[in-house]
Amino acid sequence: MSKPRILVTREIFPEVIERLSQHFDVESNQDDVLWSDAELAERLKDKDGALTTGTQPINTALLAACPRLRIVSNMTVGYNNFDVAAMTAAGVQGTNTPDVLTETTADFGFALLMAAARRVTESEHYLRAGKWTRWSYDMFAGAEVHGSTLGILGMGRIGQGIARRGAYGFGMDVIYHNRSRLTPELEAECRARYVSKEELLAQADHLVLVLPYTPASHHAIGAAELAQMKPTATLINVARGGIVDDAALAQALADKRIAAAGIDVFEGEPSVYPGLLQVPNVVLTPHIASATVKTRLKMTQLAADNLISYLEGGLAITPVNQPAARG
Ligand code: 8YV
Repeated sequence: MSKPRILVTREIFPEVIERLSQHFDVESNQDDVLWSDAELAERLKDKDGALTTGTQPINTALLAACPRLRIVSNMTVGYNNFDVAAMTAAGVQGTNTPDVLTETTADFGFALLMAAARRVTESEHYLRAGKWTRWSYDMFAGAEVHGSTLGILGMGRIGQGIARRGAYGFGMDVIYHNRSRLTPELEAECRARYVSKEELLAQADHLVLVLPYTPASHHAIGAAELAQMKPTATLINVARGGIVDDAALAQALADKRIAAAGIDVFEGEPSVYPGLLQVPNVVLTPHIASATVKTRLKMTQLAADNLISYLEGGLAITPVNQPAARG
């Protein structure tokens, strides 16, 4: 019997390609060429499965062009590239990589929070430019982190990791807003208090966004929301571009309507809204919150395990939908 055929859409760890090759006929993009949607459809049309990095849309048009396709395995926790309803109707299993990146991403959320609040990159640029000639009492004076109020919008696993870091590590008063409240046990464990979105915006000294990107969360933080924040506040986004209106954020930072921001994800990335590149009070990173060697390997391995488990045994390990049988 011939092996199932899979497509790996981007360069990944060679050892995972090696492992996949023991189970499947693998076509992989180890040269890391950026494929258009049409080229992806062409390569995927005779495949049973795909391992993807969450950037290319898996939609009705692609599914129609790929009649053999049974599973798309994202090596990401977010799966806003999936049209889940279309995949379910077409009988295609979607999977993601939750849990393995939770603590690493929460670490990075905190790294951005610290860097933005304490003006780390801004002051480093100043030093590197040779501008540091003497001490001054208010040079790069930033916002306090310990003992301040940490606001979290989106209280899933990563949000809870950020809450624990703030409460236990920095003695912060943690407030959060989410579609649904945590159980009292989880709230107690995270030392987090549920508030309305309005209270969250008004009270947070540092506001961290960790919610999934959906039509409902598009521009959840725009000009109106930024206007409700404290002028001394910091905004951190390690969730998805599109949750923040980047143009409104750039304007708010330029006008000092909020003090600083730390942004890892952008609407239309890898393009970055030019206004954000102009303002000094924002720390910008290229979508690397989960990027440690150990975690990226775990994500890739889980994505591979999902393909193996589903195509060989019919069961996904971390499914995001329950597809109808593929007709
Ligand atoms: C990924 C992420 O590295 O898991 C996610 O949802 O955003 C990151 O961890 C990134 O999406 C890869 O494309």
